[in-house]
Amino acid sequence: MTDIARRFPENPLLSPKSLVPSLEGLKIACLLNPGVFRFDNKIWLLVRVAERPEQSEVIVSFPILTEDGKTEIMEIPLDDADLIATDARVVRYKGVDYLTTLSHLRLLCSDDGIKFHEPEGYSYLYGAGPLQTFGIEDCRVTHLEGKYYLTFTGVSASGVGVGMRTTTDWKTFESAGMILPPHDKDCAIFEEKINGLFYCLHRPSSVDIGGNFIWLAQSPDGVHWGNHKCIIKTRTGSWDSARVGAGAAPIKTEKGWLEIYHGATAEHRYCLGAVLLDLMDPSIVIARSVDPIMVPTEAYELTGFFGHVVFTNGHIVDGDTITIYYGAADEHVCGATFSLQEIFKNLGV
Ligand code: MAN
Repeated sequence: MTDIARRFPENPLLSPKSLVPSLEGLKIACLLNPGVFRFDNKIWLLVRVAERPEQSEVIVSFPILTEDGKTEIMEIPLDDADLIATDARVVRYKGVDYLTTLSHLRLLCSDDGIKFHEPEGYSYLYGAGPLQTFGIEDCRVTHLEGKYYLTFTGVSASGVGVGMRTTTDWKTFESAGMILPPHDKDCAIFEEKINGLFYCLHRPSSVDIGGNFIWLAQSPDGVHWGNHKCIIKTRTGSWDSARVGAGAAPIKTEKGWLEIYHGATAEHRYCLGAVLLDLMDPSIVIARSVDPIMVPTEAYELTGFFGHVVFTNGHIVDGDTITIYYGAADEHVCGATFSLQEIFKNLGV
């Protein structure tokens, strides 16, 4: 199947080897899923850096953070009967789930949107406290009324939830702690208030009844969320049959709020699609992609740390052109552009 994404010929733009590990003894396994924003006349990525020790043939080892921020390495013999290691991303040991890598976030910037470098004077963002001991991931960056809102996945043995920090200068951050409790992720705050309220998309998961659906919520302050509504569900037999989740902040267009979202099958193939939400009441879904707008097709999307994945949580918009930055096979950062008009055509609007 073809898609309507125009991939950068320079892809992958960034790979694990592009950066140095945060700590001796660790290796960057994946560089993926950047939040994207403009600041100081440059294009910035807040990229997820997933690390672990070099793996041996007999032991699985991965870092975790202590509650006061120290890195510890867990080591489990691969032949231990209490170990279940069938997914590259998670292991289960003695009934507890762990991630195989520990993620932090790093700032990169660029003048042309293609070549990125780590600027001096900016710190890495690490998980902090008891709810982020397995790291922080997949940050969305929303610029609203002069402030940047960072919403990311915070992972610990207590579960997977949405953490938030805010900044105006990218050097000092204020933490709002966990704003949406487990199981919840993929939180993207709208870049404008509607009728004086903040809005966000998020993806709680319901294990018994329900599923992995996209929800909409409102807030008076961006921290306390309520009036949750389930607006986008998975579709049986479709490319988004098992999981759907929001990408970056919705894009305001004359036809509605345009959201690029990811959809996955039970076999973990991740594609991208679009939805259009009503401008005044975003709980109203005007249109939704029947066919995906982007499908893993390139070698760097099909094979890697976790193959058959295109996943985005960051973009910049310039007229008709949406440039997305995306994680390919959970291992590299790539870029692609879409024409807004072509997305509208895909949506039938
Ligand atoms: C899933 C995947 C991983 C991620 C965990 C925790 O397993 O999205 O990449 O690390 O969830 O968020």
